[in-house]
Amino acid sequence: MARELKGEANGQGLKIAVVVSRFNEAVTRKLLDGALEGLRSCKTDEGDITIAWVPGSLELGLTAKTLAESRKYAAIVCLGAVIKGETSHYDIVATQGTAALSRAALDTGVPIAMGVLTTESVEQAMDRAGGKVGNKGYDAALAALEMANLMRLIKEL
Ligand code: INI
Repeated sequence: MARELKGEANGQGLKIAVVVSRFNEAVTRKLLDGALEGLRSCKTDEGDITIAWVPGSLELGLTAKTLAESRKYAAIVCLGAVIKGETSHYDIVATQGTAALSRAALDTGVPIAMGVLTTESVEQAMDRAGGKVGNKGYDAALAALEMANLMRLIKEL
């Protein structure tokens, strides 16, 4: 019989950092509400949650990497909203910002969940920040817990 590994979305005993961007704060605060709801609903202790604010999504990567390197956190949840404007800045922030998160996770071995919206409009972003398409902050929080527990299972093999 094949061995199957699946991390549970259970936050008991896990320290989790949430990094949230102030840019488009009307959206990111809702993502943060969703992420905190997700962590609490999965039994993460309030005292085990650390929230760090950064100016924009481009700053999420370095902050997540620094938190990961501290070895204090089982996983990190990154929240941001990159909304298409009139210039190509959107593409730079969306591409570089999200690539930095993947790199930080691979470089440190600490799961970093990406709750960064990349949308065409504020309306699309709001839909995904607790509106009609759910809350991607909530989803990222659960992904972070699942990955933290999966990494633990793999290390115990
Ligand atoms: N940051 C965002 O989080 N979302 C955006 O839509 C955005 N746009 O479009 O400019 C944005 N820019 C700021 C960027 O993340 C940095 O904070 C800034 O460039 C300073 O390094």
